[in-house]
Amino acid sequence: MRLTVAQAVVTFLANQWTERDGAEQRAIAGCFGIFGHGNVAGVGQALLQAQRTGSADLPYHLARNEQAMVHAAVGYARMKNRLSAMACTASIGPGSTNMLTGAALATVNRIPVLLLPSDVFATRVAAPVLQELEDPRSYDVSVNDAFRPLSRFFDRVWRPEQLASALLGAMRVLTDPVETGAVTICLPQDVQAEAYDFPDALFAKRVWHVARPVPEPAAIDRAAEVIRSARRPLIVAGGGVIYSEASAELDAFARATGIPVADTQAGKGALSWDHPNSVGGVGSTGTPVANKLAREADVIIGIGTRYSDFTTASRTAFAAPGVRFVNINVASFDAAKQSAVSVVADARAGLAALLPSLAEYKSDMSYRDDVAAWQREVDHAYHLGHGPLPAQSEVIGAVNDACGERDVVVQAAGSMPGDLQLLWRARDPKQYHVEYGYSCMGFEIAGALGIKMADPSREVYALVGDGSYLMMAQEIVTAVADGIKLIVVLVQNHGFASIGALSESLGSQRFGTSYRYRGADDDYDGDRLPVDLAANAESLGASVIRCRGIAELTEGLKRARESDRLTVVHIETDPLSPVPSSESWWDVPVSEVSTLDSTRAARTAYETAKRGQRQYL
Ligand SMILES: Cc1ncc(C[n+]2csc(CCOP(=O)(O)OP(=O)(O)O)c2C)c(N)n1
Ligand SMILES: [Mg+2]
Repeated sequence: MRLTVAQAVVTFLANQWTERDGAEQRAIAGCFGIFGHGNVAGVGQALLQAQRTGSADLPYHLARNEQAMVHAAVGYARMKNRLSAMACTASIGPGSTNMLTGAALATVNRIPVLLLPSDVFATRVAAPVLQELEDPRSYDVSVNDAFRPLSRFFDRVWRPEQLASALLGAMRVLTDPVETGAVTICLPQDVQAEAYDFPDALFAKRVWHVARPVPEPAAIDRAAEVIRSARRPLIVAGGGVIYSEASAELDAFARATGIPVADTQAGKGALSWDHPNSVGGVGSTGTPVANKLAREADVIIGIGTRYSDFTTASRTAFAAPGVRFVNINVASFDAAKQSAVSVVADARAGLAALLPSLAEYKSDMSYRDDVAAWQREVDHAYHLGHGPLPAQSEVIGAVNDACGERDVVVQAAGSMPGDLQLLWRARDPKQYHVEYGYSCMGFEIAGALGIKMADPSREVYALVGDGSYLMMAQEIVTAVADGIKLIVVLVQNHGFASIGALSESLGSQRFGTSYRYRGADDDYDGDRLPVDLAANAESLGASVIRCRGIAELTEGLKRARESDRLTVVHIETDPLSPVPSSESWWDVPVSEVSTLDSTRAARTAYETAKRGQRQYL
C-alpha cells in the first residue's frame, strides 16, 4: 500500500486491538494533538484524510497544551485499566518537549501512552530548521532525545523501512503490564510526508493479548509458608490490584483469611471503604488504624504495589523487628522490593493461586473496633463546622456525599492527595483517581478530561487547588469545545497549603508558599491578590457556581450534577484548618547547620524520626 509514513502510522494504529479475559478493545482509541509545522502536513494530513475518507478510524482531539494532552491520555488509559490508550501528536521543538513531563508521569505511574513527537529533517537539507537544537558534537541529537530516559520504548524513524519495527515494538511495550509506560516514536518532519510501498500485512487487524502471568507453584509455596507463620499480617493493596481487576479475588482472600487490607494511593477502592477487612490508606498519609497495624505487623503482603516512600512512610511504617514481606507483582522489579518472598504474577492470578494454600489460616479481626472509632473521626472531619472559612476536610466530605457509587474523583498534588488518602470513602475500584506517582500539579483537569472520555457514563469530579489551577486550567476549553462534562471543584486557599504546612514543620516558616503581594519584609506576606479564579473559569467557557460555606457547596454540587455543561464549583477554604493525624512520617531532609532557630529545632526532630528508618534487608 503506497502511503506516507504518517498515513501508515494512522492506518496501523486504527487496526490495533487488545484482548484480556476474552474481551477485545481498541488498543489506541484516538489521537490528541496540537499541530505546528512539524506535524501539520504529516500526521495532521493523515488524520484529516482518515477522517474525511473513512480509511482509518482514529478520532482526533485538539488539546490546548501538550503536557496536558499527555495527562488526558494517562487519565484515559488508567480508567481503561491499561487495556486501551491514546496517541499524542506534537510539533517539533517546544510542542514535543512540552510532553516530557507527561511522559515522566506516565512512566512513573506505569500507564501506557503513545507519544509521537515530530523531529528535525532526516535529510538535513534545510538544517537548522525552526526550533532545531544544534548540537555541535553530533548531528543525530535532537531535543527529542530527552524522551529517552522517560520512555519505556523509544525509537526514531529516520527511514520508512524502519516504521514497521518501530510500531510493533511500541505496541508490544504499551500492552505489556510489566513494561508499559510512555512509548515514544519520533517522526522526523520530512519522513512523515515521505511515501513508501508498505506491506498490506502491516495494516491487518492485530490483537495484542494482555497477559495474566500465573505464579510458579514453588513461589506460591514459599509465600504461603511465610503467611501461615504470620501472627499479625497486613495486606497492602496497590494499583496493580485495580489494573488487574482483582477486587473480587482480594475480597475472597481477605474474607477467608481475616487479614486486614490497607491501600495505597493507586490502590484505593480495590475494596470498598466499608468492607469488613478495609483499614484505609497506609503510610505517610494513611489512617492511624492502618499505620498501627503496619507498625506491629510481622508479615506484609504487598499486592501490585511499588512501595513508594508515601506507602512505606519513608521505610518507617513497617517497624516490627524481623518484619517480612511477601509481594505479588507482575513486575519482578517490584515483587523483589523489601527483600520480599517474591511471587511474580498478575494480582488476580496470584491471589487465586495463593488462597487454597491458606485454607486453615485465620487472622483475628480485632482491628474492627479501631476502624469503627476511626470512621467516627472521619465523620467528624467531614462535618467540622470550621469557621469563618470551611476546612478542606468538609469540602472532601461534601464531595464524597455528593458522589454516586460510580462517580470518579480526580486529584494529583497539594494538600488534597494526603487528605483524600486519609479521609475519602471509595466505593468502587474506579472511583478514586489520585495521580500520586508523579504528583504533578496541573494533572487534575486534563486527567479528568481523559477519564470522562474513557467512561462517559460516570460523573467526574476534578478537585483542584488554586496553585494547580493556575498551572494548567486551559483544558477547560478543550472540554467545552468537545462537549465533555466535568465538575471542577476549585479550592481557593491563596497559595500552597501543602508545602506551607510542610515548610513550617521543617522549620522553613512557610517561606514563599502564599500567593500574596510582596510585603514589607520582602516576603509574600502582603495583601491578598486581586485574583478571581471563578471569573477566569467563566472566561474559558465554564458554568461557574461560587459557594460560600459548605451548605452552598452542597447545593452547588447538586446543581453541577444536574447540569449537562462543564461546571466549576468555586469555594474558599482555610489553609490552616486541622486534619486528623496519620501518626506517620515522611523523609524530607532538614538543613544540618543553620543560623535559624526554627531550622535547628526541626533538624533535631528530623534526626529523631530518622532513627526509625529501616532497610528491610
Ligand atoms: C508541577 C509541580 N510543581 C511543583 C510541585 C510541588 N508542589 C506540590 S504541592 C504544591 C502546591 C499546590 O498548591 P495548590 O494546588 O494550591 O494546593 P494546596 O497545597 O493549597 O492544597 C507544590 C508547589 C508539584 N507537585 N508539581
Ligand atoms: Mg492552594
